[in-house]
Order: sequence, then C-alpha cells, then structure tokens
Amino acid sequence: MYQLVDLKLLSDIRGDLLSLEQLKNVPFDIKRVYCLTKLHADYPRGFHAHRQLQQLVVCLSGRCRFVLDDGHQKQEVWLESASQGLLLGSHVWREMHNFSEDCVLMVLASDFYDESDYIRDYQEFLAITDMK
Ligand code: T46
Repeated sequence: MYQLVDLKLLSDIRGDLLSLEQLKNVPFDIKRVYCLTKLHADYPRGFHAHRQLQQLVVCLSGRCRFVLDDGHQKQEVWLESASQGLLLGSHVWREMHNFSEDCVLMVLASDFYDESDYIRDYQEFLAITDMK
C-alpha cells in the first residue's frame, strides 16, 4: 500500500542537505513539486486517492500522521524526519492528520496537476478498489 524510502541526509555542522533525483532516490520522473505549509492540527487534509499519480512525500520539518487505505485495510504512518520519504502509488486513499505547528511537507509528483486524476468520493474509491 505504501513504501518508506530511506533518504540520505548530508549533514554537517552547518545543517542538513537533502538531494532528490529522479530515477535515483525517487523512483519516477518528477513532473511537479508542491509544499504544504502553515498546517493546522484541527484541519486534516487529503481524503482522496489518485487514479494514476505516484508521489513521494517528505516531511521537512515537524511531524504528521498519515492514514492510508487500499480499500481493504487501513494503516497509519507517522512522518517525522526528512530522512524517510513516503511513497504513495495509485488507488491509496490518504488522509493527513495531527500536523505539528512546524510541519512542512514537500511532495514530488510523477505528473502535472490534473483534477480528473483524483478520486474524492470514498464510496467511488471503494467501488473502484473492489473491482480491481
Ligand atoms: C495529495 C496530498 C498529499 C493545485 O491547483 N495544484 C496542485 O499541484 C495541487 C497539489 C493542488 N491544487 C489545488 C487543488 C485544490 O483546489 O489546490 C487545492 C488544494 O488541494 P487539495 O485539497 O487536493 O490538497 P490536499 O492537501 O488535501 O492534498 C494534496 C494533493 O492534492 C494530493 O495529491 O496526495 O496533498
């Protein structure tokens, strides 16, 4: 349903440097990068799946909890380090909860933004995963 990818931080006394390269430590061509900032614990996000999109989510600062669902089972993952990326493929319902005040998420995506790739209705998601 998901994979946690180890990402090497180049750390020294000056801080940490994280380098992400397509088809090296990111297993797809990167067409888009977006960031989620100024997040709030009271306002969970996500609540959708994607038909095709692959994404790698990196928590650059703070922490948050992902609830992932493949239509058959749910799993929970905390992201709290830039040294681990959460790899999400298609047909995984995702919810993001419990953002810390300093949480910053960076997401690398395999395609451009396309609203028609989203499944935002949970019943539709269940019907699609049931047919798979
Ligand atoms: C995902 C999770 C982890 C754009 O116009 N361009 C973009 O690249 C994105 C990502 C979103 N949008 C628009 C679509 C909505 O009108 O921005 C608005 C907020 O997006 P959304 O409600 O989908 O945001 P999240 O945080 O619930 O979900 C986002 C991604 O959309 C989604 O692909 O997997 O982060």
